Amino acid sequence: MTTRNNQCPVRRPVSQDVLSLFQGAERVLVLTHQNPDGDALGSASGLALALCGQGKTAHIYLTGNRSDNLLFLVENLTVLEAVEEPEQYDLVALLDCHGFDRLGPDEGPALAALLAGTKKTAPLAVIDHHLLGDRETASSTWLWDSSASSTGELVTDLLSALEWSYSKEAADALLLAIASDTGFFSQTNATSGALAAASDLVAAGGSLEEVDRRIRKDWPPRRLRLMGLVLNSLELHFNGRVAIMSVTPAMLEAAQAEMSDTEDFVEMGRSLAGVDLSVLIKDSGGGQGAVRVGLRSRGEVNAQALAKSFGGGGHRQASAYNDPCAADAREVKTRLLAVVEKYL
Ligand SMILES: [Mn+2]
Repeated sequence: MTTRNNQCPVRRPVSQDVLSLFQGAERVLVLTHQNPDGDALGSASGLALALCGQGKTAHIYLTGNRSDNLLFLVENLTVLEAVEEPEQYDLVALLDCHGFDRLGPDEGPALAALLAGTKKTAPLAVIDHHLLGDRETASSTWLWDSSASSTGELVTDLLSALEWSYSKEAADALLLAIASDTGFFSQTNATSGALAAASDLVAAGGSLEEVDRRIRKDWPPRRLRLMGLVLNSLELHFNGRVAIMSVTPAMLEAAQAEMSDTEDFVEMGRSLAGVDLSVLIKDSGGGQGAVRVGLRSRGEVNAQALAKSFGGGGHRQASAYNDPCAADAREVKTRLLAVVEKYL
């Protein structure tokens, strides 16, 4: 992101290669990572709606779990149960990740093989802001910037560079994407670029009030029941700098809730004065390697480095991992507490 007069943010440039792909495509398959979060589903929805607005066809294919409160994002779009006749697509867009493996250990490679096995393989456009692991096929075209707050910001920049107008519905989806990945514009990644994109989206009819309601104020009672139980599990360590909460199968049962009801619970720990690292351990009873750990940090604490030490990833202030050597919440906590001080 460059600036004019140190004030007016100039939109991120998008390469002609990327623009040409989207200008030329008529039938686009939109993919994102497994268990899509707000940025994944919001950016996929925003892009698909904008494509439809141009008279093109866009199909979305999702893998893993979908959060009930985000499903409104795709209710007016075609969401495929399975990818069929892959030769019908003249472009595949991969959003908020840059490898098919992120669509799931089995489903991702199977889909990659299906798409590559057609007579005329569609080009792949990758739109992502995650730090690079192994690059996807050499034939892919990239709109990638790890300094972008979100994939929603990148898609907004793409639409701006394409000079495509888009609906309020698309603007809301993209606003939701950016809001999701920036802690509702409160983290260090809420940059002038993120706000410039959000400004465009509000100008196009997007509503932060509606996005706030959708992702933070539209929950079923079971979420609050579960929140009470999870708050009761709060422990503070290292002079109050590390907050740890756990979700266990017993809590889910008692609250008649699901793991998807824990969205953003990790923020409760980060809201405490003095906490630099908030940890939410999500154990749904899957056993060894299946316990998910969400991390949120403040200031200089690098949650990404901690997640990486357990094989996970994400961003500096928001990341996650599964500890392959721990079988339940208690083991995850013990192993985390053994190393966490190094990252404080
Ligand atoms: Mn993202």
